[in-house]
Amino acid sequence: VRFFSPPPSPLKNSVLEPETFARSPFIIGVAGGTSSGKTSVCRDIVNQLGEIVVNTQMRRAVMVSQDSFYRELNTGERALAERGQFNFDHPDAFDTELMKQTFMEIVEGKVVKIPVYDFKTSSSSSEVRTIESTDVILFEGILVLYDREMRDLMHMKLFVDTDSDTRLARRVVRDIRERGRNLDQVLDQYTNLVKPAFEEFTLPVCFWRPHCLAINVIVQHIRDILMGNISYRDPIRESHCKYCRLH
Ligand code: UZR
Ligand code: MG
Repeated sequence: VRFFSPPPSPLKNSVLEPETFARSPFIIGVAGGTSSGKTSVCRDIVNQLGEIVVNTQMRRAVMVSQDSFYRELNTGERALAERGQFNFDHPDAFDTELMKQTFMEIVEGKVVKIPVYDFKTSSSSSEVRTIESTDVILFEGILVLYDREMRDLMHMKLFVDTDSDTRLARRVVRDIRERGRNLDQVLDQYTNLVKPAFEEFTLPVCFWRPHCLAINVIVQHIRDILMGNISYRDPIRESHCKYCRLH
């Protein structure tokens, strides 16, 4: 997992009233290629954070997926999607305005409703999920760090750096088992759409000042921030990482 020291969000210090600031969660963006293990990294962090108690109150962390912000497709796009030719890995596949709007409201401490995406139909299901006040939000997805304004409102940015052969192997198994595809479709889509978009839009964010970190160091860092021991501007040290190929 690579970690980026974020520029502190200007929102944090200037625009918000003190009482809003108190309810504004610590926002962590978790990016990485398809099947890199973003969800597992988030789950590990949420589980380890689950033990934090500050002022006798349990601290809460919730996970939000960028899948929730896939936009509705028009008829032509839907036909392409059915043939596996719609580019779901491109930034334009997402409703970035809705995503930004939702996160601005989260930063303001508001309760928000987010769509629940259905991979079988490639559209939002009728369900919505309500995100109530929480201490930490982990926002995961292939392109969560793509948009500059989204990056600016995050307090920590992680990149799950898994070899592409490992990712492809996992993706083949997942798409066939869980998303009803066949091998030809999966490989075709991977070669023509998933891989080029990863290289163009997802990977470049990984080249700013990365450090390799273990989940426990990340969790300790968040814990220190929540407990008020350190500021989110303080630097973070490197340590062994079970997810990272560099160690
Ligand atoms: P992760 N995706 C679908 O397969 N179907 C959809 O309706 C929407 C998205 C895929 C998308 C992308 N690509 O590679 C992947 N395609 O979900 C991202 N094709 O999800 O980060 O969990 O791998
Ligand atoms: Mg996913």
